[in-house]
Amino acid sequence: MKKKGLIVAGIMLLAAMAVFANAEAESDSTGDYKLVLKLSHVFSPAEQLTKSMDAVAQSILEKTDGAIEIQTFPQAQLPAYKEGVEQVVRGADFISVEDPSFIGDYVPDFKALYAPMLYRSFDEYVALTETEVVEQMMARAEEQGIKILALDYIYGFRNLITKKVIETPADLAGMKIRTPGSKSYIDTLTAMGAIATPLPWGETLSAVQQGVVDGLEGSEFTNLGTKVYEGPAKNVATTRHILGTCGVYISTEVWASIPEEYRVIIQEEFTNGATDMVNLLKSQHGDVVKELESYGVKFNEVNDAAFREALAPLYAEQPGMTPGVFQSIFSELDSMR
Ligand code: X3X
Repeated sequence: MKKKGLIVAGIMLLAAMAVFANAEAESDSTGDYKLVLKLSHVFSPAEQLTKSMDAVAQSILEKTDGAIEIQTFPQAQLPAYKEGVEQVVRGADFISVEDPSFIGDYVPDFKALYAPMLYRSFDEYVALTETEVVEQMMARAEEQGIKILALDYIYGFRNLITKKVIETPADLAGMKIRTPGSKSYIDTLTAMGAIATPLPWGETLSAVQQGVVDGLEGSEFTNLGTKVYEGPAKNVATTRHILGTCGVYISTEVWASIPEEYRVIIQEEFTNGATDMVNLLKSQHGDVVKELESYGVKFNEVNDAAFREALAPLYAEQPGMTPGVFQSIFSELDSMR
């Protein structure tokens, strides 16, 4: 009996030592753990997305006691757009901040999420990103090596910004309109009646100035933040054809290598950063419109029904999309209205 007691005591002692050793290892592993991540996006210093990314990075550095250092690179100083997402998929210590259409190359359902004229408000889109429909999309992105930390760094509804007044798709005939390089934008502006002309943002204002393109499309926050209004394209047709938003993407491998206690902080800060940015831009939009008008920008309404009719073919399921994905999105949105 005595021998049995000793064996039990020994087993309990070994178990306790194992737990202690493991805890020690974890604290050691987070104790001297350090990771530097490079964060890339295309926005300019004056735009809120840039300010929000800088604020989130600073907060993460402080809350992890310097363990997680996110170096932010605006204005496409590092690989951006499609190339930025490729860095994530390759497993680089890299965070790509781009709109979800660029994830569409890996998970086609994101092209449905970023389809034109879907949303009536920022809030609708944010609510949709919290549904199971989008959670399933995010899970498929992880299968492709992309961990999505946020999808709602919303920078405003994108409108047409042109030299001449646009009211109908017919007005866009023959007009070269600059877009970002993803297929979602090219298909959208083509369906609206324009000649979609993909260019990186860095070449856009000079292309408008030199007449290489007849206009562009973007939000009022982009218009003000990048001084589009200083150029010849002073007419804004309020198509609200796409809700401009950015997601935050990191490699699933890199994400899994970060200690859990830091992952919790990183996720929380990017989530809160998006909420803060959405609330700020909602409160600022009216004043931004007034400021643009003070610079000579003229806003006009459009034939909404004509543009919706022109865009209808884009709700057909594309190769690789989950059958019924558009119906799922429509029914979620209908349930909110
Ligand atoms: O992936 C991010 C978006 O596609 C960026 O849109 P773009 O290239 O029209 O840039 C918006 C500007 O606000 C950047 O300064």
